[in-house]
Amino acid sequence: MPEFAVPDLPVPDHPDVTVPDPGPPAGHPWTAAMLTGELVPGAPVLGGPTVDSDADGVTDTTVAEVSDELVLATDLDHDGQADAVTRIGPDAVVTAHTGDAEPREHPWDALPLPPAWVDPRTGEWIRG
Ligand SMILES: [Ca+2]
Ligand SMILES: [Ca+2]
Repeated sequence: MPEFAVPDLPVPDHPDVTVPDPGPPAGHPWTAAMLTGELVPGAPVLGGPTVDSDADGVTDTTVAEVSDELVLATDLDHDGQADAVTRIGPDAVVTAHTGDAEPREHPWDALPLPPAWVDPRTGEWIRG
C-alpha cells in the first residue's frame, strides 16, 4: 500500500474567517452612512443611501423615519454628506439645502404657492 506524504502546513489556532468587504462597484463611491449635519435636527447621521433618485445607477437618497417625520436625505455629489433634505411631518413639509440660511417650511394648511412666471422686462422668474 503506497504511503502519501502529508505536507507539514501550519494550522492557526484561530483561522481568519472574515469576509473581505466587497467595496463599491468600480467607479462608484461607497457611503455606508449619510451625514446630515444640521439639515436633520437630532439625527446627524442616517443609514446609507438606498434610493437612486436620478436614475444614474448610484444610490443617493436615504429614506428614514426620525421622530414623527419621514426624512428623505439626498447626497447630490456622492461625498457622504446630504445636500438636500425633505422632512415630511404631521404639520408641514420642510425642505433644506446645504448653504440655505433657513429651511423652507410649508404647513399642510397653507395656501398653495402662486404660480411662477417670467417677467418680460427682466427675464427673471417671479412667483406671485
Ligand atoms: Ca443617483
Ligand atoms: Ca453631498
